[in-house]
Amino acid sequence: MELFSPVNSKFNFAEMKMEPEGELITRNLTDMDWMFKDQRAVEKLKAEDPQIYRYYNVKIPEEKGHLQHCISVINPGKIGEEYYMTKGHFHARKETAEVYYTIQGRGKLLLQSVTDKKPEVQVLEMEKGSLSYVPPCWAHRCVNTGNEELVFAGIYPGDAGHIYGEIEEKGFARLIVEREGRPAIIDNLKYG
Ligand code: PAN
Ligand code: ZN
Repeated sequence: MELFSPVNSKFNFAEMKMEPEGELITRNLTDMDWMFKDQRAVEKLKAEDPQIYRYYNVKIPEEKGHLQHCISVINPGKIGEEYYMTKGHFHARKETAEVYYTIQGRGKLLLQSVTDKKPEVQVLEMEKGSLSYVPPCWAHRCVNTGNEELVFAGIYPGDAGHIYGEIEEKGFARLIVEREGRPAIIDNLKYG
């Protein structure tokens, strides 16, 4: 393995961005509009095309032994009754895990098992200070249920890789929506 130099990154809370920026990936509504339940609400917001989330990847070799790490920022907001969320994915190397550390805000981490059996769904709370473990073989999506940006760090093996296609097509079996002013976990009737 080639010697890689140690590197520091810092999240600037005054400007809500990472420094140095690294690789910045932004997801606006039109990058994921089909993933929201309420397509009428999507149509109304499409022209405005709000940013849903962004993440700052520190550039690390995609090799075994390294640790990829990034800071994600999910903006507060809803499409219809569904909160802003990440697309969600599972790792190409399914046996790789991930740790999330919540730095600011409040949300839910939606996890769905990726096995041959019927998927199991679990939800972990994300709040300032939460250290959440995504074990191997669980697809993961973060949802901002609060009224400020949800900011969290993700740390995972260098060679984990990402698979989006299946979730883009099928979604998760549950959705996180606002009901009577509070987050509720409901079945995704379109799942599958
Ligand atoms: C995270 C995610 C990040 C953005 O770093 O990549 O929060 O979510 P999506 O990748 O689902 O768009 C992670 O889980 N990396 O493996
Ligand atoms: Zn991941």
